[in-house]
Parts: sequence; C-alpha cells; structure tokens
Amino acid sequence: MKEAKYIWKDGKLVPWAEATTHILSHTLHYGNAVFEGTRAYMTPKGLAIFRLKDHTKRLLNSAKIVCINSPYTQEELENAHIELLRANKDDYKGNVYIRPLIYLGYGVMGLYHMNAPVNVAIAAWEWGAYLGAEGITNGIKVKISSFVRNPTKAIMGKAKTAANYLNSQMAKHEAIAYGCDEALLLDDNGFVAEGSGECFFIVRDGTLITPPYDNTLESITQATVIEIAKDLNIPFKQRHITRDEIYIADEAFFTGTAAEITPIREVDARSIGKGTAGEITKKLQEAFFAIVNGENPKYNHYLTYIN
Ligand code: PPE
Repeated sequence: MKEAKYIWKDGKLVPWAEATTHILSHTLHYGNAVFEGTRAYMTPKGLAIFRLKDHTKRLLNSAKIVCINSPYTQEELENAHIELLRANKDDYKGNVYIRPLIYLGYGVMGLYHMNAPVNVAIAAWEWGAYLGAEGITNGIKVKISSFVRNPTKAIMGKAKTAANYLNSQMAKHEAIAYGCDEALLLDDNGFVAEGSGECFFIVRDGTLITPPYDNTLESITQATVIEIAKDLNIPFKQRHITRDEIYIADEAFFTGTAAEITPIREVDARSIGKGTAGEITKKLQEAFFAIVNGENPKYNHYLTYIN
C-alpha cells in the first residue's frame, strides 16, 4: 500500500501511522461500519474526485440503513475529502482511491450498537488497476461462486456495510483458489446478482444488459456506464440474467469504482465471445476514461477538482 502523509480522522488530519483504533472497537467485533470507495483521477487540470456527491450520499444512506448516526453532514464529509486530498497532494503521482469509513468505536460491548460512539475516518492512497493491468486490457477469468449473494431476507445489500463483505470475501477467495481472478455471485433465485465488489454486464446481439438492483448495491459506475451507453446509442436493458446466458454472451464485463470497466474473457472455463475484451466493452471503457480524466465537458459536473 502506498502511504500518504495524512488520514482524516474525526475532524482532524492525523499522520498516517497514527490513525489507529482500540482493539475493543465495536465494529471490529460485529462488523457494523459503512464505507465508500471513491476515486480521484489525475486529470490534465490536476486531481479530480469522480462523483463525490453521489458517493457521499450513498455513504449516508448506508449509515441510515444500518442505524448509525453520522456525526457529520454530507457537506462536511465532502469538504473533509477535499481537505485530505489537498493536504496529501504532493504524495500523489497518479490516480487515488478514497476510503471513507463510519465505524463504531470503543466504549461498549454486546450486540446492541446504539450506545457505541461513532467515529469517522477518510484515507486516500494511490491505487492502480484493481484486477491488474493485464486484466483491464485483455480481460479476466471469472468463476460463478458457490456462495449465493447475501439474500435481502437476511441482510441489506444497498448498505455498503463491512459485514456484507464476508460473503464477497469468501466468494473472492474461492474464485482465486480455483485459478480465477474474480467471483460472480447469483442471487437466491439463481439469477446473476453481482461480483464480489463489482456490477456485471453482458452484451448480446449489440444490446447491453445488466441485472436489476434486487439485492445489490446501487452502483455508481454502473449508472455511469448506462449514461454512456445512451450517449453512444447502444441499446440497453436492465433485466435478469441467467448463468447459461452468460456462457453464450458476445461480451461480458465488470464495473466498479475500484474495477472501473474490466472486461471478462472467460467464465467457468468457457470463453466469452472471442475470449478477449469485446468491441462494445472497449468503446465504453474509452468513453468512461475520457469522462473520469476530465476530457468530456458534458460530464464536468461529476468532477470535483482539488487545487
Ligand atoms: N457491488 C459491490 C458488492 C461492490 O462492493 C461495489 C464496489 C460495486 C458493486 C460497484 O459499485 P460502485 O463502486 O458504486 O460502482 N466495490 C468497492 C470495493 C472494492 C474493494 O475491494 O474494497 C469499490 O469498487 O470501490
């Protein structure tokens, strides 16, 4: 991990190494914390955070879902991101990944969490291609997980809460143990839900298809890709996808803040399309990177420049 000078913690900038927490912090034991993954891109006009408002709104929505009262407003949190990136500016040579975390701190034990103190931290470090430079160019190998995505009857997928990620972590571990790069999880009805940390798309006969948000995160990158598809006049449908349909798709890819747009070249030992990044996938990637790098004025409203 590429460290930077400061981490924002409970209203102050503290040196990276000093952003620590007590071993009896409530979240560490029971997994209730909410977080975001946001990226800032090194544009020709300097570092710019992509869709800061949307990520911060989702962070607060996640907190609301799991009954954590954020001590900071949306505006205060947005300003904290900007303050942190400004303070660390000299440490960043490339794109930056930002991780705000609202967690339950030290003071009470036992499952009941409403009396635990609420702490907030924001860290930001340089992070390259999530699924590897080779993966983002030529595509990755995916395994359909033996784990079902957290069912809505048991847990709430629209909250980006730490606890939800045990399911993702086990799926990811299994995929890698079986020689793949990433896991794709089905829902409890057998339809495609999402990747361990990404949304999923296929292309069939020129139409872009992604599953509904039934029990998944409401993804910001997915929404951006849908907007781009409209711009490029690519027909789009949001509907259920089955595993056999993936095997015969022309293209498939993952989207996420960390994963950006990562092509999928193989699923369960079947090549997808030509077994490399598909044509529509590449077009969407090109348009996406132009937007996040500040080269498409239509999308300037999504960028918060740090100067
Ligand atoms: N589904 C899940 C389960 C998920 O974790 C993410 C993001 C997405 C979909 C895509 O959402 P969005 O980033 O808004 O497009 N996963 C984050 C965590 C990755 C990690 O390893 O940590 C991310 O991409 O930042």
